[in-house]
Amino acid sequence: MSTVTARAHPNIALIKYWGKRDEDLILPVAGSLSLTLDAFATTTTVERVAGLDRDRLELDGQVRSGEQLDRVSAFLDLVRSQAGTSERAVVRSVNEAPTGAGLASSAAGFAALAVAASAAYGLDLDARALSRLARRGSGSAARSLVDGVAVWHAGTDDGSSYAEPVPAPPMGMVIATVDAGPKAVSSREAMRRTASTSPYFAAWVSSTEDYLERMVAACRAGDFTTIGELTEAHALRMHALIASTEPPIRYLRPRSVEVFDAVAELREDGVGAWATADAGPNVAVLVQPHDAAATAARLSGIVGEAQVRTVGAGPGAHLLPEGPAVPPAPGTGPTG
Ligand code: 2P0
Repeated sequence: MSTVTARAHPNIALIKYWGKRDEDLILPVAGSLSLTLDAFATTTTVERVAGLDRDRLELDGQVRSGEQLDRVSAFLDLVRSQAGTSERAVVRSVNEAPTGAGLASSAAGFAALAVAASAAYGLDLDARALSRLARRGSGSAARSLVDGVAVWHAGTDDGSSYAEPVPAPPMGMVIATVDAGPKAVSSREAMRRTASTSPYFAAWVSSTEDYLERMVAACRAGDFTTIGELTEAHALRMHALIASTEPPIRYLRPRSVEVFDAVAELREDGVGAWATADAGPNVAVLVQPHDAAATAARLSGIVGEAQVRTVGAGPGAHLLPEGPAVPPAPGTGPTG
């Protein structure tokens, strides 16, 4: 089939990925573990078009060029080399994250693109091969192939670095948007700076391996308290590591710290809530479903109700049945 549509959701790591051992293959220095969400989906249509001299990218109804197009084209080249063709494509992608909420995700973007492009180019990839392919677009995308909780094995080469499911108790997240602006330093660049300048980097790698092992065991055992404790501690270790770079980087804002403090207070009141944050100021609070409402109410008091979203565990990236595809950008034909 030459036109294929896929859908994927972002994931939030409970054990974080921060640092690469191979920039080209996107092999991480350590494994990580995440929860795929049931919100903020990306839907992507890939249409092969004979005779195009370059790929075309439309994101949220706008034609994109430059770095965004180059990154998508380089990814399609990987697919084309496996498929043995040089035929170009039109990629149309829409993101359901509220504009400017800081929740658009390269993980969902490349997971959807991996599924749609591999099908459009006739590759028959199993779950592991799809996760490995998505990883080449963005490391965290390897995990968005998986339903619910995913462990991404660091691996030692392209074949051994992929994500797969881990059984886990029911859980969700209450997300507080603290600041919707773009981040000052991209996570890709910040990871590089961390590996090359932080004196704590080796300790980060060994402690992440240790935490990951304990986290996988806690998930399998259904031990939500340990899952929560490891989640918050590992996030704070990552932010401490990032703050130790030269020059330093700090993603958390005063309001983010306020949310972490409020979550600690919730725990004192008997609510099972633990906070985490990625390469930005927004805070995601891990809860079991019965504690979501109390947590959302507390966070609304800090960032405002409109900035709080409660989400659950969601599906891994998947093909959509033939039918509605992402429509062309206004004023453009399929081949522009
Ligand atoms: C994570 N992050 O585990 C960590 C925590 C951000 C903080 O994965 O360079 O966009 O494309 O492989 O996947 C963000 O990194 O980086 C990320 P690349 P990616 O979710």
